[in-house]
Amino acid sequence: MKTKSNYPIALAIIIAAGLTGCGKQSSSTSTGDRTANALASFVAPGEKDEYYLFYSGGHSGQVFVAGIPSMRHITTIPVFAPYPATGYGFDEESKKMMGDYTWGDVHHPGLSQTASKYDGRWLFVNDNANNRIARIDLRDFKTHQILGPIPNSMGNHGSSFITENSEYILCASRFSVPLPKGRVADPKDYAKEFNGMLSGIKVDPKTGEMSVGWQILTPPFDWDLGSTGKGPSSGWAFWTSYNTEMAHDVMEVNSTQKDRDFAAVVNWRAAEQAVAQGKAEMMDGVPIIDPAKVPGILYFVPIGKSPHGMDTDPSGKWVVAGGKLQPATTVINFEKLQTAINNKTFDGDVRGIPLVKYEAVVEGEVPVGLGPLHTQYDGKGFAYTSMFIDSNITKWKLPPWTDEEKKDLNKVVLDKVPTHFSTGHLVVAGSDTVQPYGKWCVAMNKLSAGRHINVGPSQPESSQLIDISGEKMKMVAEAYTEPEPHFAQILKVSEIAPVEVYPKEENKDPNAVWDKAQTGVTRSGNQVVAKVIAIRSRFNPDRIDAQVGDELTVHITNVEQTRDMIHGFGLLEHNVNVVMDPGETKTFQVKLTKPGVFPFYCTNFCSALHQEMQGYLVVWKAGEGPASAPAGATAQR
Ligand code: RUQ
Ligand code: CUA
Repeated sequence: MKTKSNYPIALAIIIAAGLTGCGKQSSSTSTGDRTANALASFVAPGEKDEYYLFYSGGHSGQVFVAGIPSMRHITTIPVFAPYPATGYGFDEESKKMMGDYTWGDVHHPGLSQTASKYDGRWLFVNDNANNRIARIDLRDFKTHQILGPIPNSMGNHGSSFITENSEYILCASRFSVPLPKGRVADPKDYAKEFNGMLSGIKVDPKTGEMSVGWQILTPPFDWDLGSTGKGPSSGWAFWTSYNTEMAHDVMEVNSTQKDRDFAAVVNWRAAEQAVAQGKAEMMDGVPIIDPAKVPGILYFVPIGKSPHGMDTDPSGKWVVAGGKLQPATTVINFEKLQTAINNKTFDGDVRGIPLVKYEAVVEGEVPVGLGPLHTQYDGKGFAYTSMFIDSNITKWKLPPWTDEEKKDLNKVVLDKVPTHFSTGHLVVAGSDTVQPYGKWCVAMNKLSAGRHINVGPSQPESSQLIDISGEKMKMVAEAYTEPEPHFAQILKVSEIAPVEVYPKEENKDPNAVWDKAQTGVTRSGNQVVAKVIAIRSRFNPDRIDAQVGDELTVHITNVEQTRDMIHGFGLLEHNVNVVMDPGETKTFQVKLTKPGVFPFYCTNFCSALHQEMQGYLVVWKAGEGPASAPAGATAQR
């Protein structure tokens, strides 16, 4: 962002006035400092942000896009839920993608990578609720594929973790169930009858098309968060788990009995190879590896009680696990881990899976405070951990540590900035790449606790922007969103160039029409097909005749080739609203069940005569009206 010299003074006055009026200040920073810090997030009217913030919309089923540093919400990308604003979930193609579901629970967006750097092609997001993964294309910021429900997998929470060259999206099941899905067993027999699963979702390197590659069967632990390796840990992936107690009820008590749960350490390249060598067995159409029978694929490492995030640093050497019920993060040294695996430094096994000796792989437990969840990195040797219970972001120094620091790891804890409140995820720009941008960190807080204007009991989530470029962290801005951001990704705006218009020559829809002569309404039996053009400020044709009992299919092409010239097609009393971007063709189908004259109109304000952009669907009684013309006849006007 370029800072504009004229605006900061006015803004400073506004902010200072606002702050003195608000009374309670929970930050330790003085009003003057807060005002100065806030200027760092100011993007003047007409200026643009430097970064995209893609944050998951949780159970809204959407992805929100904001700008950094302004934190302004710029757009919403609907993924698993219908969104009338863009017509998503109303046209046939997006309806088909969404399948039987009208919601999803988006948790962890993952940008596609090449050589462990963002390549600006796709954004993958997982659906915790219905076991799916979706691909958003960054060329047009739209959802292009939803894969799932993934077989043999229940609760796709521990994803979307992208491998170094986007070969796979790795996923872990949150819930265990009897497998294959559809088999029923008594939850009392949980330990014996239930299983968890790790999945490798293959990504076509050219198109991004996803397919289920292979799966690894696991004991019925609840897999939690994870990350993929890079550099020395290339080809590996890591997840934490909870409920290694294998409890099935009163989970709050029964799943928190042991002092340590297990992290899964997975050699995904070995898994891929084992499948190629025929070492997998098929279940529900997917090759499944039983790691107790195929060694070298899965290992367990004990980790402090009920851990959560497990994040690999940019060098690929350090893997840090948070411990929800521990006052420390655990730093695992990947090189030591590899040595321990090679030398078989194990503490026996768990159901045939080697349990790596904790002391052999842990570099240290850093006393970051209470409730550490997730850790991010700036690429300069510092780690930032979100503290759910303490409500802050804690900055600390990654190894290598001096002897003095090793003796007292309190010495590597460098700074804390209060957050408001109960931070879940945090994201540092580019943290999961080999070359983080650093500079910005966004804390995604679970509770906003009324720091905003009162909107009743349904409180928004809050996100806070923290400047991490200096020695001390600075809180610079606060923003609110609908429920509910979990993880996010930050991408430099200059790294992508999305289209603003779909070029006509790229429209391969066989039902696209580009001039008036190609438009019209045809009938075959009770199938009525309308091909319609939308252009400022008219639908052509602007009348469609049909009868009760007809199946009406409407293909509408927005023939505009101008930026921002978007048209919608809202049909009254038929629950239809499709929206066509410039150069796009959309199709909807509706069964006509009631006679009458139903107006349709353009729902997206497009021009001075937008209001006039309307027409009629005339639904005659069965056997009546001009639409009773013989099959193939054209009722074009
Ligand atoms: S989880 S607050 Cu769904 Cu990402 Cu950690
Ligand atoms: Cu077209 Cu409004």
